[in-house]
Amino acid sequence: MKAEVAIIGGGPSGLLLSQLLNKAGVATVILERASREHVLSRIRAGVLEAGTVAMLQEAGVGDRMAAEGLPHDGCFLTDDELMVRINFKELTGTSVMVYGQTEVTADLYAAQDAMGATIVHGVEDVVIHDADSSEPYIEYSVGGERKRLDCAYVAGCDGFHGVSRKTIPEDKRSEFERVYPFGWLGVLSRTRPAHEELIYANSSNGFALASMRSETLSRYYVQVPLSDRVDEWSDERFWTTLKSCLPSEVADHMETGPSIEKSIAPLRSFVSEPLRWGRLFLVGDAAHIVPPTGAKGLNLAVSDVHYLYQALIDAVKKGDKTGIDSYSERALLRIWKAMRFSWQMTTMLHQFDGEDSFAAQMRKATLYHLSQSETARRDLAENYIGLPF
Ligand code: FAS
Ligand code: PHB
Repeated sequence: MKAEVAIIGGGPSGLLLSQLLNKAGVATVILERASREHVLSRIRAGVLEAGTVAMLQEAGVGDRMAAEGLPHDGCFLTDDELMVRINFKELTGTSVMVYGQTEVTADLYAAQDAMGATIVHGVEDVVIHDADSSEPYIEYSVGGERKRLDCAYVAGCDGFHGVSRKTIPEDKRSEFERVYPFGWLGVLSRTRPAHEELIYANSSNGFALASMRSETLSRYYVQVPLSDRVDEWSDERFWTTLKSCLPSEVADHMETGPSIEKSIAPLRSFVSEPLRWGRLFLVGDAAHIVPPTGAKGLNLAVSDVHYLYQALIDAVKKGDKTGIDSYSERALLRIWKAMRFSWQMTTMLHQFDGEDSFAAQMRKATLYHLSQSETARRDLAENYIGLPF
């Protein structure tokens, strides 16, 4: 089989890249390890930056998002009873879109099917060969048969645990990491959201996030020790803990109900440089991971696609390599800014094991400063709605 661009990974970054390349007449093949059902069963990001909304519209997958997504003009950061509203619209002129990654992925799969794009599910033992040559190729197994895919370029969109990043020789890679000493226990429930806007809660009982997927589907998170297991958390324990972190004016009136999904995700900050090795380009979680506190993970994956897709079109269609030669440097500039913001939001809102009382006072002072300073709120808003591409 041949493709102009081979894409490893059929998550949001691989699908969006394929959609934009196919629209420009560049032939792709996506190799995805999981079944489509498994990919579409994942509950992940919930907030789309304005730039992500624009990219999805450009890719021709904006209709359902426009009809079912929830534009949000602001969010709250709280410190026990103190509620600070960050008014994105007033401070930046822009809003964000609350629309689940699961829906984005489903819309992209539907668009790819409509376009007749080639997506191979259930692949195993993917090996990227000769990425640093002019004729890279991929070997993989599917249905018990070993296959070969010849291509001009390879996009590594296979997430943190994929093969792409590890294809780059270790001595050519620089990795930067911060693993946080806690995780997020997430719950999805068919309940009315606790508030019409998101609430990031810093409290004496730890961090919590009140989010949503629609007006009847809520998404909540509480900070948990890394040693915790999901089966240690009954719904009742979850709701009690969540309410203990939220301001009482919210907690006293919120609707609770049975969880329909419950999972624990670890938090880490991670970047691998460079994003390119020969004709292999890393995209999204294959190259970087952010703690979800800044709502940047999915949005950064889209940001990488923004920098790569036109560069690949120019290289394939015109032999112009300017874009692919500058991809890594350009994408990393924005990646590091989002990395910083996500780290800042995480350290500002979470209790760290063994921290002293001074650290707790610094969190309180930061939230109080936000409540008093429009400049501080504008800085947070500019980062949250998404810095320019
Ligand atoms: P993905 O990991 O989504 O997709 C990679 C794809 O490659 C997967 O489908 C995988 O099956 C496939 N793959 C892996 N190895 C392969 C191989 N060897 N061969 C072929 N295919 C292979 N971000 C937020 O903004 N907010 C959140 O709340 C949030 N919550 C998250 C919770 C969890 C548990 C996780 C893991 C991530 C969360 N994220 C969140 C980040 C997440 O949304 C990612 O940023 C986003 O999925 C990135 O998309 P991709 O780069 O496409 O990677
Ligand atoms: C979510 O709704 O899943 C969500 C929203 C904002 C975040 C993280 C997760 O920062």
